[in-house]
Amino acid sequence: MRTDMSSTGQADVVSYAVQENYNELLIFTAGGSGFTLTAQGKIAALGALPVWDGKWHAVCATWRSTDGAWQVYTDGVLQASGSGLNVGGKVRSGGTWILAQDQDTVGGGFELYQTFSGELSQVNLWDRVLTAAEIGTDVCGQHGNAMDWETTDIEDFGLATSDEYHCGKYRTQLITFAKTFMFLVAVMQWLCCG
Ligand SMILES: [Ca+2]
Repeated sequence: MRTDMSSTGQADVVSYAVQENYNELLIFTAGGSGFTLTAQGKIAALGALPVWDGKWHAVCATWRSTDGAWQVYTDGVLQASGSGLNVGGKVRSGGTWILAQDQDTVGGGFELYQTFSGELSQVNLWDRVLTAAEIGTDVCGQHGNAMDWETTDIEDFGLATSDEYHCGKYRTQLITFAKTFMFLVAVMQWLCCG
């Protein structure tokens, strides 16, 4: 992610909603209190993350159902960790995945003040917890086994625009989000996870 926002704004970076819960999975920046990771409506406070300098940063959050252990990395460096998040929970399939907006209904219920402004790329999802070595510092060329950025159909809405760019030696897709209007991208059917 690369953003021109400040740490005081609210924004949903990634949001996954199902009929049973529109906060099935999300990574949110909640303003002064920092980032949160939500799993099925249960929230872990990730704290402040160093992503507000207008440069590209790799953000990776992990969650394990069995004990609720969670971690958050930026640029391969562990920033915070905890446990007890939604222990035993199983993420439901068949929902809608949205970038840069917060769903308060499946595929909708957007609020302007929760819009992410900036650029996103390399948004991948795995159905297991990656090791620290796998998270590493090089996010280019990754392929999530639950959602693979390279093969996922992405649909732009509103002022979201897609471009190609080079991530290391890989040519991939970049999506730019301008604040001001409500928009969303990456509506897809999600086939995973547990
Ligand atoms: Ca909302």
